[in-house]
Amino acid sequence: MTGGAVAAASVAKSALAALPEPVIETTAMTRPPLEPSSGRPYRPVVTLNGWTLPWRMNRGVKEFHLVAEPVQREFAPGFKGNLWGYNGQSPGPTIEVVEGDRVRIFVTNKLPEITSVHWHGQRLPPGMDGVTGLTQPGIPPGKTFVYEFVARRPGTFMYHPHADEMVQMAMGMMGFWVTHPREKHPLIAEVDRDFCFLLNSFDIDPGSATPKIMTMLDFNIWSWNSRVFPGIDPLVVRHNDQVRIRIGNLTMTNHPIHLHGHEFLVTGTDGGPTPKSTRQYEVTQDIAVGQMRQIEFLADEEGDWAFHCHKSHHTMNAMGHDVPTMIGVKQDDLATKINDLVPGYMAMGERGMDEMSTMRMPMPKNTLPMMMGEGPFGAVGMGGMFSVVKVRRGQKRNDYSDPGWYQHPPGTVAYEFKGEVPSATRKGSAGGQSMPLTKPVEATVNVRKPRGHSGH
Ligand SMILES: [Cu+2]
Repeated sequence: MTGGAVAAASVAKSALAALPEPVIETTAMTRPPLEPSSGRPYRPVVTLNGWTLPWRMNRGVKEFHLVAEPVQREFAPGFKGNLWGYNGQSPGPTIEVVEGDRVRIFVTNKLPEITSVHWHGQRLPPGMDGVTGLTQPGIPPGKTFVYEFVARRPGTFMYHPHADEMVQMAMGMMGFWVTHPREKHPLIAEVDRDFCFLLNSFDIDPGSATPKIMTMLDFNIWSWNSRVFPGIDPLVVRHNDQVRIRIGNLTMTNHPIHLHGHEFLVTGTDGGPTPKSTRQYEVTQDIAVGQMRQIEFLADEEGDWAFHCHKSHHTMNAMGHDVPTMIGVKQDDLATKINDLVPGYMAMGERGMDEMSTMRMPMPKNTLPMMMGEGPFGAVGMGGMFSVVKVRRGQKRNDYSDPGWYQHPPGTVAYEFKGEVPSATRKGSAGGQSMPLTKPVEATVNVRKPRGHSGH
C-alpha cells in the first residue's frame, strides 16, 4: 500500500496542526484490505481495482486528506481515460470508518473549477452536506476545505461532488464509503470477504481519451470502478466463505446485477441493514440511480461464476452500436464489391455478433473491441460490466491472488452431441391446434433492437 497508514504516535504535535500528507495511488490494481492500525478494530473491505485511504488519528479524530484533481485511469490494458478523480485515481479511494468515529476530511481542490464533496447517505450537520450554494460556497481552485462529522450509522455510502455535477461526475469524480458497526450488530453479519465497487459510466469516443461531459443517457463505457472487462479483477473467494459485495450506482441508469451459481440475500440498502423479515433469496438485484446495495451469499459452489450487469449492452465496450442487424444477410458478395472501394472492409454480423469477439479489425488508438477477453474455452465475448467470482477450495484465508481458471472435474462440462439428430416436429397449422386460422397469413418479421439509448 502506497504510503501506509500514518501512525499517530510518529506524528509530532506541531505536525498535527498541518494538513495530513495526501496519499496518492497511480495504478488500477486491487489493493489488499487495509487493516486498521489505529482507532477501533474492524474487518476491512476490498475495493475492486481500488484501495482504501489511509488516515491519521489526531486527538481522537480520524483525519483524511482527499485531493480533487485530474487523473489518468486505465479502463483496461490498451485503453486509458483522462478523467477527474481523487488522490490519483477515479474513483477516489474508499473511506472506511467505524460507527461513532469523529471524522475530519480535508478536501484540496486541484481542479480548474470549484468543487465540493457530498457525503451521500450520511446523517450529519447540514453545513457538512456539501451542496454548493445551499450549504457551503464551492471550494475554489487551489483551496482546501474541512468537513467534520460523526459517522452515526453503520452501512454502505458514497461520496461525490455537488458542484457542476453533470460535468464532474461524467469525468469520474466519486468514491466509496463504508461505516463498520461499532460492536456486534444483529443485522450485520461478520463475513470472510467484503468487496465493494461503484457502477459508473462514461462517453468516450473511440480513439479519444476525455469523456464527453454533455452526455445525458447515451454513454458508451459501462464500468465498475472505472474499469471494463477484461480489465476488472475477479472476485476471488475461498470455498464456503461468507461473502458480502457492496455496490453503489453513480451512473444515469439502473443496473440489474446478476450472479451465477449462487443465491444471495440483499442485506443492506441506502438506509442501512435490511430487517431479516424482508430478505429473500435472489440471483439478480436491480440497483437504481443513486442507490447502494449489499448482497451476501455462502460461496459453496466451486468454479468460475460470471457476475455481471444483465443489460446486454452494458457488457459491451464502445464502438458502433448503431450498426443495423445483419443476421441472415449474405454479405460475401457485398464485401468483395466494397473491398474494391474500401480496402480492408469486413462484413460484420451475418451470423450474429460473436465473431466480433475474435476478429481483430483495424481500430483507432486507445480503444477496445466491443467484446473481448480470452477464457479457457475461447473468446468470452464480453466487455463492460462483467467479472468472475472465483470460488476455490485451495484458496487461503485472506488470499486474494488469482488462482487461474477452474479445473472442471471430468464429465462436468457441456459437450457436443455426436449421435443422430432427429428432425423436429412442427405444428401443422398457423394459430396452433385449438384455434387454427381459417386463412393462413404470410408474415415475416425481423427482430431489431430499439435505436438510441433514451430509456436505458
Ligand atoms: Cu447495466
